[in-house]
Amino acid sequence: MIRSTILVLALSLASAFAQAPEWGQCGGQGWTGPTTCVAGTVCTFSNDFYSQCLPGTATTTVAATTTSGTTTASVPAQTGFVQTSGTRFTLNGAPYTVFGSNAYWLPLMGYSTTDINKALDDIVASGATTVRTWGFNEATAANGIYFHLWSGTTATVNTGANGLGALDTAIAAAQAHGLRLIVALTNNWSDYGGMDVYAKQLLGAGQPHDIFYTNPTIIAAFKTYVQAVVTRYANEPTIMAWELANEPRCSGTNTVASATCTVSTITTWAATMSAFIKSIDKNHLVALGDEGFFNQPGSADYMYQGSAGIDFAANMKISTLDFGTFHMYPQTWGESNTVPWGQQWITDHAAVMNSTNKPVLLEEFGLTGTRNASYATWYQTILSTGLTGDLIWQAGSTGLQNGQTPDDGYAIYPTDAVYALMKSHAAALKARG
Ligand SMILES: *[C@@H]1O[C@H](CO)[C@@H](O)[C@H](O)[C@H]1NC(C)=O
Ligand SMILES: *[C@@H]1O[C@H](CO)[C@@H](O)[C@H](O)[C@H]1NC(C)=O
Ligand SMILES: CC(=O)N[C@H]1CO[C@H](CO)[C@@H](O)[C@@H]1O
Repeated sequence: MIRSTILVLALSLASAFAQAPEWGQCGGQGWTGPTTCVAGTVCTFSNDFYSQCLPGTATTTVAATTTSGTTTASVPAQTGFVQTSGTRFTLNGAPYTVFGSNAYWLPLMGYSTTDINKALDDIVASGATTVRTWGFNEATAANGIYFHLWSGTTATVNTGANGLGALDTAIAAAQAHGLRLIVALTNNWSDYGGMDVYAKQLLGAGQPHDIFYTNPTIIAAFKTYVQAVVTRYANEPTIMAWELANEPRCSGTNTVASATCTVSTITTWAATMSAFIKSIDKNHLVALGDEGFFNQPGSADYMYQGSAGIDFAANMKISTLDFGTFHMYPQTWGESNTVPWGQQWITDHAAVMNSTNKPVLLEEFGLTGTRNASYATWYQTILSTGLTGDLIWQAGSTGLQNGQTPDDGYAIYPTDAVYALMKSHAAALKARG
């Protein structure tokens, strides 16, 4: 979906208080702010770049800025990496149910830690185990929050508080809430930069969108960025999976496909990039992040034609992709019978899940307008077809210091009827296994 958002930047950079507040940062490489926490909280090591004041009482001193620090806070650290077993996910040998929401904005809006925690409280209360967010933010000017800053053909990873530090904060907050994250590494669309920024900076304006998947200079630059992010969090169990891109297609927001882009273009790229991540990170799952289009040339339905450049069934056979993903927006995709079309779409993906024996997630879906009954029907289809799990597009929270989280017409705030439905679906999905 279009993720256009007016980026209201209210950067809350670390201030020089003597003690960090509850949920505040208290350590990490490069951290120059407070290293002690207010009473009732303990500075807890999260990763080399981030320690946080979590509720609890320390029983021994925590060396918050070193990897050797021993944490004994009352909030247990998350352990174990999510893995796959057949068509399901597991964690520490037990079933792990993927249910939850998208919250791309988590590291990108300059929210205070208080606001991030409020948003995650609402997500947890919906029954969620898992949140999908963005691990990219391309920029050509050093304003606000940016992860990857381009100057001509040179790109620099921003590891500061307004760069990957903001992702560190989001990861630590998710960890404190017992949530796991799926993190996408670039965008098909122009929101937060995405693929076309690489092409324009490295090769000049006017490139076809799909040159991102084939040009060796672009592939090398993307690998450099991916390596920086993936190795930073290679030992971070809060991350469930990396996704190569959000909704890769042959064409982009304002950029067209070349005549040579076919489904095999993106399949080849997905195989190369997923193998690259596996070579530098043995811990995390990897997925494509695509919309799950089928490649059945001649089909009357665009979503089944292969025209966008995605062959879901072929991509499921890539050995270095651990699970499949698909999205579902029947209204904006021009489908008239939205509910039955969606039921068929879910069933068709569950069939490939079964035949390839890998998990498949409906990791984005949405309708605008009255939708409770439609979502209830789709949730039933997910349960009955055995589909692995699902994530709402998108989570919503109100009452933040910074107002409310973005609403593109799809957001589910806690007052929405769908929010109550999510809770019962989460319970049913967990019970089904
Ligand atoms: C997938 O396999 C499960 C378990 O055998 C079965 O219950 C379900 O109906 C299958 N789904 C589809 C769409 O074939
Ligand atoms: C939403 O759908 C569920 C399932 O059909 C139903 O039980 C519930 O009453 C609905 N809620 C509203 C507010 O329509
Ligand atoms: C929602 C969205 O970003 N839609 C894009 C989908 O893809 C076409 C090209 O395939 C773009 O033109 C749309 O803007």
